[in-house]
Amino acid sequence: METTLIIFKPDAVQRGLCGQILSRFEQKGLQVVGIKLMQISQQLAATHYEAHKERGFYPGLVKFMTSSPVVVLALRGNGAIAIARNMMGATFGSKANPGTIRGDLGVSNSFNLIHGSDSPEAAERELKLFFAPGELLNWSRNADAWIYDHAGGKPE
Ligand code: D4T
Repeated sequence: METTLIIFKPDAVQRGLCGQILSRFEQKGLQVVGIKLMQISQQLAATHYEAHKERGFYPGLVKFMTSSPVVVLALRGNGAIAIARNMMGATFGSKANPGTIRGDLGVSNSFNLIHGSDSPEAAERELKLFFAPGELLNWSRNADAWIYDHAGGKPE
């Protein structure tokens, strides 16, 4: 099972969209193994978006991400990283397809509601940045018996 780091960005929190975005992931069958409201520090934003340091949009991005609280989530499931990325849609709200979170809920290219890890390596790094050891819970979900087919001995 993969675990991915999701951030409901300041625009999602301020616009009161967290509940409906979380519902989409729950309805899909991804399991919440970590969740908290937090304010991202300058240092954490800089570390998280290190790869974009030289990009023109970087200062605005850091300002936006530190401007107001975010909700961070750890979501678990088979192929959770790609599933979440597909559900989020393209980076820019103006280009994201209908049916995706960004496509249905936003029009902005910089206020794009949500972040999701884009690879297993990124997920491992980002989960450690945003959650302390012990903040992620390995809990058994009764609904798993109906969310996955376990007939072959592992969830399919
Ligand atoms: P994140 O990382 O937030 O999940 O978004 P993406 O993976 O979909 O997109 P990204 O890393 O390329 O961009 C990170 C973040 O920067 C904002 N951004 C991006 C922006 O404001 N202007 C831009 O031109 C780009 C490319 C949006 C997402």
